[in-house]
Amino acid sequence: MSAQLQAIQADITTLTVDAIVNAANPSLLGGGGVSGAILRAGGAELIEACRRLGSCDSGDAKLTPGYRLPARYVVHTVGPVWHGGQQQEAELLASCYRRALEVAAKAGARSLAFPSISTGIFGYPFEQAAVIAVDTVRATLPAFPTLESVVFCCFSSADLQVYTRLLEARD
Ligand code: AR6
Repeated sequence: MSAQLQAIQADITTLTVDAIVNAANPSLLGGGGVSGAILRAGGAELIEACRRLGSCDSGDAKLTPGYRLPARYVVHTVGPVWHGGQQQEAELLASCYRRALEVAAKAGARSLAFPSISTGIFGYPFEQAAVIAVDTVRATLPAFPTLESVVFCCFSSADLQVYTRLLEARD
């Protein structure tokens, strides 16, 4: 059976799923955007676990427990900074989604929620990033049959409309 893919509008820190993805920076200790919200909600132990991980390369992903979050795990990934599209941004963004799925599946997660990686502070054009997110998750999921549900967690209703359209168009 193939995994269920859906888009919702929510604050990702409130989701009761096995794992949520954090759009972090290479130090894993960034303070803004979705990453600031996740670190605040996870509490001091999550921040300490990130500190212990050290750092993370762009396109890679690393796992911690969720601590005070409702999610059991956090998969920390580092998206590319948008420089206009000629600096491997698309490849690095796709790699974030692939690696996050791999790390979550390896931890035994059955449900996973993604924010829209790189589309805030890192400046990746939203629609282009959403196409990569949907296409990459679709293409990669068959390799991880234990993942039953993947949620694209959108922060605004405009963002949700983009994902909803892409998911419908590519069904
Ligand atoms: N739940 C879901 N989505 C959210 C939330 C939330 N609570 N808050 C923001 N978003 P960003 P980036 C959306 O800037 O572009 C951090 O400081 C937001 O609307 O959080 O990958 C890191 O440490 C946008 O669509 O991440 C890095 O330094 C998306 O999440 C840097 O920002 C990503 O926006 C990473 O930048």
